[in-house]
Amino acid sequence: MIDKGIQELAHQAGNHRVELTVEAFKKAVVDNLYYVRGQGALTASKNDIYSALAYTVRDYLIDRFRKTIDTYSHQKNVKFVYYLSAEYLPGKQITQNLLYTGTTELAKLALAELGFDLDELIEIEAEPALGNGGLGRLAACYMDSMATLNIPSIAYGINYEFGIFKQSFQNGFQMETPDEWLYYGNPWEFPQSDNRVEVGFGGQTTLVTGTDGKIHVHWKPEKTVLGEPTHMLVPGYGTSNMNVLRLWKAKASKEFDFQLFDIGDYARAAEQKISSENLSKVLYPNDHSPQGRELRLKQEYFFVSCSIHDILRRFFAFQDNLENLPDYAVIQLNDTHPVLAIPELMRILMDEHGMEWDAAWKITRNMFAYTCHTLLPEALEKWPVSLFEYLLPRHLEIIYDINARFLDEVKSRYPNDLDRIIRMSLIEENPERMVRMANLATVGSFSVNGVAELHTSLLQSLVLKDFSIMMPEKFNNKTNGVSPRRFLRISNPRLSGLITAAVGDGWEANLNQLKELEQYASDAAFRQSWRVIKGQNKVELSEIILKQTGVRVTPDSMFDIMVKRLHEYKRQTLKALHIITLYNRIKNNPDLQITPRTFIFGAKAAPGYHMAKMIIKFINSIAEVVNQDLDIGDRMKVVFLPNFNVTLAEKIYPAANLSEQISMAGKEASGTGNMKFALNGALTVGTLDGANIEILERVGEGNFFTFGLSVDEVFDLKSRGYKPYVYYENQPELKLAIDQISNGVFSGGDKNLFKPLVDTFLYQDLFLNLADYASYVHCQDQVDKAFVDVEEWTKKSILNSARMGFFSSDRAVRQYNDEIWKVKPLPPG
Ligand code: F58
Repeated sequence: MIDKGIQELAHQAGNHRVELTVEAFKKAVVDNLYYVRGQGALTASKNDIYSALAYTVRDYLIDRFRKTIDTYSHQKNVKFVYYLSAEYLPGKQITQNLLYTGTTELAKLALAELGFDLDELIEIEAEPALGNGGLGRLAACYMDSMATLNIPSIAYGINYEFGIFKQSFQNGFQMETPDEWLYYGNPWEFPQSDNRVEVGFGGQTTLVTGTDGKIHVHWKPEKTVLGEPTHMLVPGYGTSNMNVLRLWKAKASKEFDFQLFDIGDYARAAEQKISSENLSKVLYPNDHSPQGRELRLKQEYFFVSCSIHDILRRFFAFQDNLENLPDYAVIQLNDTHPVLAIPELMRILMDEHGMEWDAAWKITRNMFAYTCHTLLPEALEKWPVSLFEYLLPRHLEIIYDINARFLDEVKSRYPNDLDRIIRMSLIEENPERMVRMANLATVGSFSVNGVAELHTSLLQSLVLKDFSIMMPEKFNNKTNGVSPRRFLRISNPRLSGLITAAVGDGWEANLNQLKELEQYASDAAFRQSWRVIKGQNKVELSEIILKQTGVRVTPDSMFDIMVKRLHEYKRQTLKALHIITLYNRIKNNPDLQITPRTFIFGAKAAPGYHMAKMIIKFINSIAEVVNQDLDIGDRMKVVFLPNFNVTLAEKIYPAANLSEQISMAGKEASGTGNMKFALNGALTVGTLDGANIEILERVGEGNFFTFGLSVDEVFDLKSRGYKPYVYYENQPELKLAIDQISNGVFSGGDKNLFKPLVDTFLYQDLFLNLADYASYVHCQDQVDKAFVDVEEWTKKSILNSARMGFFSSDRAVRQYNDEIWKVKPLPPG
């Protein structure tokens, strides 16, 4: 076998690259510095050294990757999971790749001998910021778990040149600057120019008679763009299995350029080239409100078309009968962003492979599974039919055909029920004709899942109710999970060490093992060690806070943290009202004994979401007033850390005492930050929303602070006609806080700055801040009391970590595989 021969030769020639000794590691770093970077000791920059290190670690990955590929080639009939997601937030690669290849210590020692500090070099790496928030990070946790569980899989996405913007604050306002994560290149990527795919846009469809005498539809696109894949290796933990993340980048198609060159229009050819390549330039920084821009639809179709072609290319390497495709491939759609994969597969099967509708539909419907990540109606993607007519005419025809057949079924199941047909149609008629992507995803998939129990049940009873009634068998729940490697082992090395000392090795890949920590909750010495570590993590975070914001905070205070995207439904505003209330209590009674707290925020607002940006300014303004007030002293500090991302998150979760999960019930699909905090021993103050409910069930009522209206109560209050003004009038502390905002207390006397916020509170308050205020403040008073009892609090903290086993992404992925994908895990070798 050629590949094996190459591997042997490679090992003979360069075996020092993958030997697990300090000497070999050192030699490999020097080798890579010299031969890959072309640098020597005198000329190398820090970045050169970092790159040489990254290449060295990559060599260990390559070795495993080749062995994994060998295993697949050997088996020939391996079924793969193809995970399609427009977003990925994997975090720094180097820390994970060092851990998974078992080279962290080697690297530390080898670099020290060469005169460098590993941690400093790790700092240099830019994280791939290819996502907005929870959805992108979940995709990264699932890649990690699929690789760890030896599940053959490829994750497909877009190689955005600019990821989510970098956030800074100017006078308390959010400023956005481009995130050029590829500025210094990406040492982890392997460009695969040989597997380019051509993607069409626009043009017309015509009927043609094929060589077989049958009539086919022929789509002649007006333009084509090339998709060039690059892949990054995704190692599994505790296995030598290696999966890949394959990202597509747009390249101008050559043929197209030449046409224009031929007629001598060089400048226009160049313009067209730039315009084609703009396709994958930038990630849309929205969350929960799709912008409906043409470029976004193009991005979605672009990466989906590339991925489907790639999946078929891989299928044809070993198989020839397309009817067997579902035996070799299952495609998980991460929300509706990749849902065009459904009509794209239909198009390829029918137009390019001459299949009849029924045969093509049977294959397609057996291949797709759809995960929904929201409950906000405005977050469900819809695209104008007119945009489809112009960009994707063939796909629109196919969608119409799917719809016609589907609505026939609906009619025969529910005769004379026009309203139901209007609701279930893939096309919305009024006010503008739109394609409803969630309906398309549901009709074209064999599985539809929500991401927490409450979310799935609300999907079934509200958002996709008609579908759930008609096809209940498709619906299932997969409560989210997070990677214990990324969010405990890598990010909290001190606590990981203590946990390993207590429960032994192996918990990183079997999080239920943490259960054994329960017995240590009653061990005073263990509690002391637990506290010391939390304290050390807080000191570390305090240093970051000082550096980033200039505010000196006290590590002894309670670290009360709210980090997540900024959205009104998440209610950063409710937290702000609580802070103002405490501030007023101290101002009214300067000798008040309260539990000192440091309030820490992190959140990016979508650049076009004005209210969210105002809330950032609002919190920064409160921080300014509170932090400078001498009456307040160390009893309260408020900080807003700029540019919350995975790297910063890894410093934040380990330092938290209190985790704020305070969305209005019925709005947060699941949340995953809630899991990361609790895993690191923070106690949660939370509403009965998303996965909070399941966390509460597992950690136990005594170890979790709940407050606020339940989903049923929210519906009830809204149906009775919610009047926030009444709550304002009847609660003096609340009234005082809102009056102060209104009177300019937090805006240097400017009564206009936060007027829209005040008006929202008093006359609209869609997310019931005022209705939940009393319950929230009362609950926080209980938190204050609980925190003073250091030993009890530590017990609760330990029990939180101990009972988080269920929330491992390994459990979630195993469930996806057992219940949806049904792929056989294949350990290499
Ligand atoms: C999030 N969605 C949910 N969407 O809000 C959160 O509850 C859940 O835990 C998480 O998914 C994982 O299931 C989310 O992050 C987005 O960021 C989309 C990006 C593209 C535009 C629309 C929102």
